[in-house]
Amino acid sequence: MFRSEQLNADLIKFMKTNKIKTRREGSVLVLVLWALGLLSVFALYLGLGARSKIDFLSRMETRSKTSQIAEAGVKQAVAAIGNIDKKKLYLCLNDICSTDNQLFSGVLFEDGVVRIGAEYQANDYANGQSDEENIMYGIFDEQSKLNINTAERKELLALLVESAKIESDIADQIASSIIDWRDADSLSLAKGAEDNYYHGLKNSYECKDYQFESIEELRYVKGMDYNIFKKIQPYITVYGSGLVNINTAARNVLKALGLSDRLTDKILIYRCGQDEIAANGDDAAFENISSVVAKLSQTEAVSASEVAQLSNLTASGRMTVCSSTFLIQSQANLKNKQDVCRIKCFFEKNQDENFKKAGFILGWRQDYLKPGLDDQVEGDYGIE
Ligand SMILES: [Ca+2]
Ligand SMILES: [Ca+2]
Repeated sequence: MFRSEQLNADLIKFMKTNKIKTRREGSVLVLVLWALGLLSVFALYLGLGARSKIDFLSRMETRSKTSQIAEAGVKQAVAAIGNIDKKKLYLCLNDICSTDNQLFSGVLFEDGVVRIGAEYQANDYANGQSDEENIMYGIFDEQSKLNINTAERKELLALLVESAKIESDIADQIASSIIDWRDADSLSLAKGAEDNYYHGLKNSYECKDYQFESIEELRYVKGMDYNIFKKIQPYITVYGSGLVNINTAARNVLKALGLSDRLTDKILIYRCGQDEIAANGDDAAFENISSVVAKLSQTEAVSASEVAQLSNLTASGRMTVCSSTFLIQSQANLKNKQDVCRIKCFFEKNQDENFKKAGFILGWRQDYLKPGLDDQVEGDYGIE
């Protein structure tokens, strides 16, 4: 072999060896990059998992603290119920709530604040007021409302027409269906609904044929929808004896009981006192049922027809001047946090002077509200 040929052969051999070496190094580099990539994804996965766990724990801690503050608010309201004079035989709005109640309008705790009260429409309790929502601080009287377990069809119908502004025929269908839902039989009223209707639904169920345990149960009743429910919600209850307190009932409830517009106005005017504002110091109250006509006559003339309306209501045994069943709505949030814990506690006041406890809890509902969206309750079982 010539020298030049030998050189070429050596060069080719050198190049082949180097090419194999480069390929091996390239493969190792790719493997390292893959490993690094996988490790990065794994680290990211672990990081996200840890982050979500930290978020979850932080959320749980916020919920725990806000619920403790909301519960403290309930205890404060229970104490106030215990302080209502047991010897007093009547109860008016001023005894339990007001628009500027210092005790309930924003009680500060170390970590947050609690408010006890709820929205209301000013014209529900006073004449000449707007229907804009305001805040009433304090305790609400469940006996100011219509009990959907005892109310008659015509009362439910009137409340639906007045509050939800729906046509009488539609209101009658809902009112009749409410009666059918709670009565024991399976005989449908003319515009009502029993098993034969509910069995025919896409997602069928039984008619309950038993009393309502919560007002939210109305979601299952034929004809009821979310908008109608929201409108009547402030005026209905499942608690109490079914007697309505004429000192605390809202305009729509008094009208649902069969009182005329004019007579209802007269009752609200009397209750508000000189300043024409409800739930404050100069309010007047009916101390017993038999004195209602005489008291009303102090401010305005009461016609024979109005006397008859009040007599009928008294005779039907639907009216009272006192209350023992209340709603405590306590809403708490932590400082610098918008998450709200809302407790609705239904409370029966003890009437026995010798009994030390203020009373007992009838119902309890606890919700966590999303910031700025009071109606959208997490885990809400409400209508829709
Ligand atoms: Ca039935
Ligand atoms: Ca007043």
